[in-house]
Amino acid sequence: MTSTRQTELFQRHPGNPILTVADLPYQANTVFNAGAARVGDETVLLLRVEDRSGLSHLTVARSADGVTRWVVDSSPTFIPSPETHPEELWGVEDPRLIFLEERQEWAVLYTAYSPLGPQVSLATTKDFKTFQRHGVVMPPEDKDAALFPIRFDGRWAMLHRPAPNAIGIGAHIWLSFSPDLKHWGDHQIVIRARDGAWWDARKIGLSPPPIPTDRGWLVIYHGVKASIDGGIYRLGLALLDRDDPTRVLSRGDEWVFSPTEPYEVAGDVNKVVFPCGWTLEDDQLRIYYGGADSCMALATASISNLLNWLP
Ligand code: BMA
Repeated sequence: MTSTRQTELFQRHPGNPILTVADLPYQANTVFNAGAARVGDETVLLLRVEDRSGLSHLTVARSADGVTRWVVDSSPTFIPSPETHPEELWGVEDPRLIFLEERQEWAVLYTAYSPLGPQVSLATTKDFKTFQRHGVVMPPEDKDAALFPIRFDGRWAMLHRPAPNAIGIGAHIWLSFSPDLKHWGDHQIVIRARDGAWWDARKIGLSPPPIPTDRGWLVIYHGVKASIDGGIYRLGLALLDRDDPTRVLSRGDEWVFSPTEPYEVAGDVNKVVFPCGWTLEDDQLRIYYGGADSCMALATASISNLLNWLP
């Protein structure tokens, strides 16, 4: 036990939850786990909306200040297309957005869910109105994927979380490379789940896309502590080398954000904080996270405080 009591690194927005299913112009069950982007002078959330059949689609919400007055598309923006993409039969979930400077478009990595299990699919968009599907990029079981915005030695890189269905292996964060965003290889584990009583034992996954800082790529990941009462989804930090993201420069031992508020503790899935997106203004990071698989909430942190906290 190395920690001394300190102020929390993340501050919750007092208006939380900032967006709920009541803000949708159509009926659904829940909104949560949105991807986030700053597009022009608006914050765009690509919301995961679970409808009342239990399946998820994605819907765009826009706000000038990223907190209030969300304008939500009047009907689902990105709906599963099982006729052309059978891997989406049970819905599309948990999008992560990254702007690819070189291509001048946004990449959306999302979970395509079907009887074969969750897998990672890629779409691209220039305007969050029309999307081009590029199909499955990682076979099942795999999820929690995001691209880096740049190439490394000519290759794109993707963090993702395969989950081999075998006792004892655990679910870890992997890194893979591609020359063209379609063919992926050179797969390697970059951050391992710990074991035993740890908060991030046996199952971890990337949360929002990696965050560029002057000290390297800041990774916010979730760890799941299993208990007889279900899992607790908490967040931890790691730092990857700026030029070689296979190198882990630092990783914190303790979690930095944990479900404590009523909208995080109780919902369709209790005790979950699950960010899929961030926006950044100078040193101020905003993470947009799903609370208890039921609503959208916002927390802020100073990037330099997060970096200084890391060992
Ligand atoms: C994970 C993902 C998330 C979800 C979380 C808690 O496996 O599927 O979409 O928020 O479980 O239910």
